[in-house]
Amino acid sequence: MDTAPLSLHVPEPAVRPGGQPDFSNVTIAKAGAVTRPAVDAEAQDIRDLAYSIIRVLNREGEAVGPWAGLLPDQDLREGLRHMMTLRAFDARMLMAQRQGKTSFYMQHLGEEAVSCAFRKALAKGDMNFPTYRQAGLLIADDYPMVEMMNQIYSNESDPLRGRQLPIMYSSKEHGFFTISGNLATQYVQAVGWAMASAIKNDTRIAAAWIGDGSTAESDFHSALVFASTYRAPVILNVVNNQWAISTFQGIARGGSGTFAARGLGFGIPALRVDGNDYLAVHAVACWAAERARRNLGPTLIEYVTYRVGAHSTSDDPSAYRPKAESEAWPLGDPVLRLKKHLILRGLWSEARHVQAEAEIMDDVIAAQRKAEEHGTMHAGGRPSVRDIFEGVYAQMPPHLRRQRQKAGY
Ligand SMILES: Cc1ncc(C[n+]2csc(CCOP(=O)(O)OP(=O)(O)O)c2C)c(N)n1
Ligand SMILES: [Mg+2]
Repeated sequence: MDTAPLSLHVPEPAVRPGGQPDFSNVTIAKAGAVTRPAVDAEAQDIRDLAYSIIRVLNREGEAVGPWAGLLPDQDLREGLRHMMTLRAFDARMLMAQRQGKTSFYMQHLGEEAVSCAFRKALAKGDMNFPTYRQAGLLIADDYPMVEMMNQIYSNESDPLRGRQLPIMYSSKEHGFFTISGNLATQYVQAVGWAMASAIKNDTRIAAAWIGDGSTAESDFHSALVFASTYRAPVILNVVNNQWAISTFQGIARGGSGTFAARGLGFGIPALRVDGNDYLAVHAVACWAAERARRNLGPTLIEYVTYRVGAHSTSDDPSAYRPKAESEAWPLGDPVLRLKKHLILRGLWSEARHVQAEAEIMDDVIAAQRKAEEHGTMHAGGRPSVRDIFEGVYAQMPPHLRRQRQKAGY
């Protein structure tokens, strides 16, 4: 038989630097168009929800459809403030990295709604297993910014004593499990934590976090098997921001079906939501949290969003995607969309927005000043070398004690 030589298919993004940004492949449902099923719906009865996009805020800024109307005015204003705070925090910490005050930083630009709105769907005692792109979980839970900055600066007041990469926060009290740099481990850990909660007949639920790129890790798939088999009380979040450093979501096979649809193969109800729509994110997260709390098992949620900034301070996206791509992103900016909604409702104004921006920036700068009194990467106080040895073993093994003594601590 005469056959042509074999070759591999290597997916390529639609456009590269210098090209015209093109998101014509992203099919956007009309706001309000997607149904809201009962929380005890079976995965096979709501398959459509894994292929559409649940949206509440329309182009005019109105909140429409069956997922609208869950949040009182005060909470909406607070949500806007949280997103604006995260954005201001990012801007200052990015600058601090450029000034050499920390070695590393990662921004949330364009993705603020995902973590800020999600946090409001959880209760005290629930546990998130976040990646580095969900600091909004802490901001929206009023974790002190000074503590976050102390961690970023690895200074003498760093709650983690310099043992973690900057931005890899940890706060048990705020339901924020220590960030692991090893992506997708969050999934197995969250499912395990949720299973333990159920085994102990507790009422607390867990949330797992992963990016589009990291779904290619086998931990993602193993976690889905356990979550599905044992109906663990867990929310399985996939943040599809289109990029994983320089590889586009197609390399994690994003072009085949959707990331949400991966849940269906495991019998897990799966929903796809507009990640730049604060109201939609919150409503879908509440739906999934209620399922988990009522012992109905896991839900997989894909947040469709766009990473507007660089992957991290070590990355330059102009090498692999068109500069103006974020402006062409069809789901807009989460801060501007909620702001528009609040103005339309008479709950906000352009003048108040400008004033709030200034006030928030003042708060962030005040927190930064306070943190810098405790030191930055190259100046002021830092944790003791002794701390390297602490906090791992209840009883320090002899070889570590010897090393500590050798180091003079
Ligand atoms: C297991 C593992 N492999 C590789 C890396 C290196 N790495 C850090 S971030 C990143 C990209 C992750 O992309 P994605 O999952 O889409 O998350 P995003 O940064 O877009 O939020 C990679 C490959 C890692 N941290 N962990
Ligand atoms: Mg990504």
